[in-house]
Amino acid sequence: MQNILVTGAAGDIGSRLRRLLKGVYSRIRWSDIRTPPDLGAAEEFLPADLSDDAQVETIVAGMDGIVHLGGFSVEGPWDTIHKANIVGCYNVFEAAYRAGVKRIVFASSNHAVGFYPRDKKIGVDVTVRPDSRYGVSKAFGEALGALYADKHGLRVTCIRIGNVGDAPIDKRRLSIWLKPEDLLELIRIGLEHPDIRFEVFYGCSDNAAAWWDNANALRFGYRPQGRAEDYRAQAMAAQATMPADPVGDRYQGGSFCSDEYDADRRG
Ligand code: 15L
Repeated sequence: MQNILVTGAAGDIGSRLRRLLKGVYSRIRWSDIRTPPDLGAAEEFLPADLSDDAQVETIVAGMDGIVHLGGFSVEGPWDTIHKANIVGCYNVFEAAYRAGVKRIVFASSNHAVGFYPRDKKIGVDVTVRPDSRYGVSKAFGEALGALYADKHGLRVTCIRIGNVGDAPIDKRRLSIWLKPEDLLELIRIGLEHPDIRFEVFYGCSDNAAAWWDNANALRFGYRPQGRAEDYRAQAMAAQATMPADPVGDRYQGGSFCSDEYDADRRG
């Protein structure tokens, strides 16, 4: 893997990866609909609106591998999610297939399975239980990944990312925190491991309070360095300032579950 395209370069994770991926691959092409404000002179950047298939074709040309972070990264109106995460994701996989790209790492999300209760530990083989239109779009991306792997032979890794940050910021994040360097390791497994065909990993660090069984990632050599428990006191102090959320606190997806929630009213 030498020529790597990373979409979503201007987002929070994209900006962190621009620092962490420096020097890891011989050529990295960064893309986003917005130009990152701190773009370095030596960085290759091509802007693209992922919902435009011709623009996607241009950014994918000549690449061996893709890290697809691009799209809308939280809940939003259907038109927004549809354009950025459904059409955009389809365009990336289809252009990759046509251009002969070998591997895709897809930034899925915990919100594809957000409606599992917090007292249930889940593996990667559970039925998806999205907690939002955004979560549905991530489940769609995983399904698309399976299709292009099984039917067309791409090597696809979907990472159900928890919460990337310098430290876990509340009680929920003690379970789902992902240290940026650990995300880098998961991405590298997806781009480099010889046995990848279609795999789903949980994007979490070595968190004692994890809700996810990440045996599949460990099987591929993932050795997370981050330990959420090291930050428990500060995360719980932050939690103490937050209002209770009876629905969100019950489910793994948190406020993505309580947002627009009215299931109880229907009996
Ligand atoms: C996500 O998928 C979002 O992209 C991120 O902004 C956080 O909300 C994260 O999930 C989370 O669940 O904390």
